[in-house]
Amino acid sequence: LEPAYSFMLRARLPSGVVTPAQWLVFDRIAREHANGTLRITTRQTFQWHGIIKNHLKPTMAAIHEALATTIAACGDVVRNVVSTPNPVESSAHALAYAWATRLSEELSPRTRAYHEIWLDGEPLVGEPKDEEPLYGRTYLPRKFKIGLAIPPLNDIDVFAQDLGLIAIIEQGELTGFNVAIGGGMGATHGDPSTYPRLASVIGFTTPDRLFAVAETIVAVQRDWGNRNERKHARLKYTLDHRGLDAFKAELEQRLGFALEPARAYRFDHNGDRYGWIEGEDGRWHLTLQIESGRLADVGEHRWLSGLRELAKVHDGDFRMTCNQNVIVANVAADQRARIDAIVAAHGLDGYRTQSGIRKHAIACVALPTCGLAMAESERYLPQLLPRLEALLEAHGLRDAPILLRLSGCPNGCSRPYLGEIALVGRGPGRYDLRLGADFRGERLNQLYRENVDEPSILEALAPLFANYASGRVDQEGFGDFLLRTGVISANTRRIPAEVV
Ligand code: SRM
Ligand code: SF4
Repeated sequence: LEPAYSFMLRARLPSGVVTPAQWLVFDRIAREHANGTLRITTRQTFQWHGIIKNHLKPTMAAIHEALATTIAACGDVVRNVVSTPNPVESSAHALAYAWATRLSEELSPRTRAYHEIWLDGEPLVGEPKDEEPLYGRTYLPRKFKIGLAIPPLNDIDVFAQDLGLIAIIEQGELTGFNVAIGGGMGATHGDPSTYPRLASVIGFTTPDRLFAVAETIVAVQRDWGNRNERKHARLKYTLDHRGLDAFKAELEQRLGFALEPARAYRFDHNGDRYGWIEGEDGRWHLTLQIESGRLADVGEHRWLSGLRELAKVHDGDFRMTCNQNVIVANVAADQRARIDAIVAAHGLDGYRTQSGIRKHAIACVALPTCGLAMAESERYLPQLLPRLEALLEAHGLRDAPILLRLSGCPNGCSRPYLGEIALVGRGPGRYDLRLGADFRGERLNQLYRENVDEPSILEALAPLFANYASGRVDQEGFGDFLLRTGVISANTRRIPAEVV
């Protein structure tokens, strides 16, 4: 006998694209091997929780048979590359998506050991097959995250990535990408040598050079990253310790060419757009809002069954978003009514009536499965939201689109430092209240109240909502209002203004 350990598995799904056939397999895995739920993550993929040890191997095999994998979904490697979840909106979007997929595939580890261990592949003993041209024998100092955004939507939070790529589309053509490096959210309470940081834009590259630029950035971080202190091993610390200019000079020296100056771009907002939108080719895409990305059948909201029914009839695909939502993508115009009927029958159409803050809330998993959690997050969101909604409604702010982000600890899996309002777990029932990010993912928020409980959080927010209701100018966001009125001060870690 041994303890009944259970595990979490995460798939790697570049840009969060899932076919209906894959969806049905993933749904079956959730019911047969996991805890009966599917969880969409803040990086556009699925997690399964509660897989007991002797179900691990069949689960991995089922994922593999669905032409997906768990390789590089975790670990000190280039992770699942995320990109704007609606690549079919135009042909330039489709091209950008193709680049994200290529980066994800070509920067993955080459190891065959995974196949030997989990998929009954040929034993590797004695064969020097397992060569890792990029990773070598010691892989990277730490995880490395890449994301690609297409302005004006920053729906992936491009400045939270180790390597953020901003697609530049000029006269309908994808001309290349601005390159931003050194983003990251994780921090440790009480240790000021750790901090969230927004990526710095260092230049522009044409598509034909993109792969070399990305691979070389990873290689410099591989060689320069701190391998002694794990807390300081992410690229953001390499940049701050060695200097951004020094890093860029090393990059360009290895590449043998210089990056071009960054090109102009503008983000309108982060977060998702809900409901139906039409793509350039006349096909339609429906974004549904899912609380914390948890697909379960609870009461009248039958997410797991509803999406299963959709997957049975849908001939397009599904796209996970970095805000834990799903897009039913590539729907022919004459199929929309059928999709709408399934959505309504399973109670998945909340996006039509939800408050602004509910539509834009993200919570990390936290308890009970996350071993690093200090406070509740996903399980707390449903309790907190009605209380915040009551406060907002009292001031006529029901529909104000406010970004709310909850994390059970300062690792920041919900990217809380980019929330207009954020709670970062300190201990049971206690959080740091942070305020004042913008709605474009370009400004970090700041600590407003440290280690407080819910009554103190609501008490702190009530007068701010009242002032916002009476004093906001035009469509001014809550975070921008707090900055303009001096509730928070100007943040020093901003994107260089000249390229925005
Ligand atoms: Fe995360 C560790 C969940 C996105 C920063 N994250 C974890 C672990 C695996 C806990 C652990 O190491 O034992 C969590 C599993 C909880 C569970 O029970 O499922 C976990 N992270 C998640 C997810 C599922 C949150 C969610 O609610 O959706 C996200 C999965 C993403 C994916 O599909 O790959 C998730 N994690 C993020 C993000 C957001 C992003 O990447 O856009 C961040 C902040 C960005 C960044 O990396 O800087 C993030 N997770 C961390 C960190 C802190 C890293 C750091 O540099 O300090 C840890 C802890 C660590 O790596 O040591 C961590
Ligand atoms: Fe766990 Fe902390 Fe990440 Fe939340 S932020 S999932 S508590 S590691």
